[in-house]
Amino acid sequence: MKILLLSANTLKIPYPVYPLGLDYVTGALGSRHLVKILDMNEFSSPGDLGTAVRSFSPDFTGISIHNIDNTDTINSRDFLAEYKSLMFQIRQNSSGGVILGGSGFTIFPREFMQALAADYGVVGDGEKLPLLLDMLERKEDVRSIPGIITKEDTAVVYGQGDNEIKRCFNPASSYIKYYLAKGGMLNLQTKRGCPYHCSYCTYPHLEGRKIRLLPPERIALEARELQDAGAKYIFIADAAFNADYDHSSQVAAAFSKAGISIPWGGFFVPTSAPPDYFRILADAGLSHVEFGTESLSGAMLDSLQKPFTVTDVFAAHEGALKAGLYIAHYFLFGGPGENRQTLRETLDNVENLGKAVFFFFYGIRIYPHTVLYDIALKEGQIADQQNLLPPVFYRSPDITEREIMQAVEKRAAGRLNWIAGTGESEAAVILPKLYARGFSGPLWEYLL
Ligand code: B12
Ligand code: SF4
Repeated sequence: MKILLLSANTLKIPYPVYPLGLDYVTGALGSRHLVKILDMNEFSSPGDLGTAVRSFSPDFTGISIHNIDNTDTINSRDFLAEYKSLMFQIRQNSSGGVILGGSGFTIFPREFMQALAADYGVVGDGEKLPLLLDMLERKEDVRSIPGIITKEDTAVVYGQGDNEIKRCFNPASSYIKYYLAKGGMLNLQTKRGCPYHCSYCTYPHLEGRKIRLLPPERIALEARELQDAGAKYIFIADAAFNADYDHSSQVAAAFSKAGISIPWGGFFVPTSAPPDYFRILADAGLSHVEFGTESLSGAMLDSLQKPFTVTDVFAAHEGALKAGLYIAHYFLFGGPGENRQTLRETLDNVENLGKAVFFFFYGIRIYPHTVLYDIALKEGQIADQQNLLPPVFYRSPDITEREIMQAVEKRAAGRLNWIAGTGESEAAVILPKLYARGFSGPLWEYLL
């Protein structure tokens, strides 16, 4: 069959993100189908997409829905209208079926199926797509496959399956050039899954709670391919790179052995690390550590069910600082139990963290399949069966968003490394200019 895969993500904040998921879907499809990938970042108008779809004439078009919204309470934007216009172009120019997939889709499969009137959806791992296509070819009932949703379905049977995870990276594809020119960042995954239980987080639902490790040598070869293709920086797209200390250390060793000379970074959880962990990673090229810290109040860390204490955060920070790494901490204010005291405690502790960039967010996006969802429902902040595709944020009953914003802004006192929200409007002006001048990587270190 002819399969068109389309990356719908055109968000350029904090920078354009290479559509990694589609490399895995292509890897899973192998050579049994004729596969073409299109990336919406390459099209100047939806009309151009229509022409490309018509000329390929696919049997099925798979759309990757990565983002739902920008998850920013200050300047909230969702992308449903954009996706609807994409869908319109595809339907106008192809009589083939449409299959949805991707992380954004996996959070709200029924809502997206309905809003976009798609034919099928693949929830979770896209490696299930070949099985779906096989069964469609044989005209079998596809609803027996866990994680497949049809337009008639009202419930989803979740399940990751145990499909082989194999990436197909094509250095000759036209869309790679786009990412190389705009920051030079490519990405890879070293494992899937997160074993922790943070109350608001979708990642364990998206990737599973059981960690599925990929072989370090294979990942290092992949990193080498990205480097040889011209990448200037590699982002490790794991839920938390250090969720397995042994494996992440082995990946770093494999990077050194494979001659990875470009910098790399990823998300880390500030749990207690083995001695020298960050130095070993830094020696292998790790340059940027992004900690999902969320709070520096013990009570709030408990409330958010974070797997670390305030002391652990300081220890992880010191380890990374001593290793000479650039550090960012992300904070999420306004969760259950947040009040003036917990806010003050966090801000006081941030002052003592030392050299780092701090991103502060207010209000926590409520997603299904999370503990926060249950709390919000119980407190009446959301209604049963409410459609949460249009973003809804949890707000602590004990402190207003305005109070939080004012306290953070007062404390920031104009310091450039204290950033409220995504810094979207500033980033949208500054980053493209820096990338055009040849700067690469995430660049938040320039705020230090
Ligand atoms: C890493 C990451 C980032 C990194 C990306 C860095 C990089 N260079 O790669 C950074 C920090 C930059 C980032 C930024 C943002 N992110 Co982010 N990010 C992630 C994360 C953790 C992993 C994404 C990833 O690459 N996974 C690995 C790949 C292989 O998986 P995948 O893309 O999901 O693809 C698999 C399946 O989904 C499926 N699939 C994918 N496409 C298709 C298509 C078809 C047809 C099929 C059948 C299957 C299929 O198959 C693939 C293989 O199994 C996810 C959460 C998560 N655990 O998934 C959030 C996530 C995608 N991010 C999210 C958000 C909101 C954002 C931001 C908007 C935040 C902000 N305000 O700045 C920005 C947007 C950036 C942009 N320009 O798009 C949300 C999206 C949901 C939402 N509310 O919109 C997520 C889901 C996290 C969450 N809150 O739940 N992010
Ligand atoms: S450690 Fe990070 S990815 Fe894992 S559940 Fe907590 S917030 Fe989510």
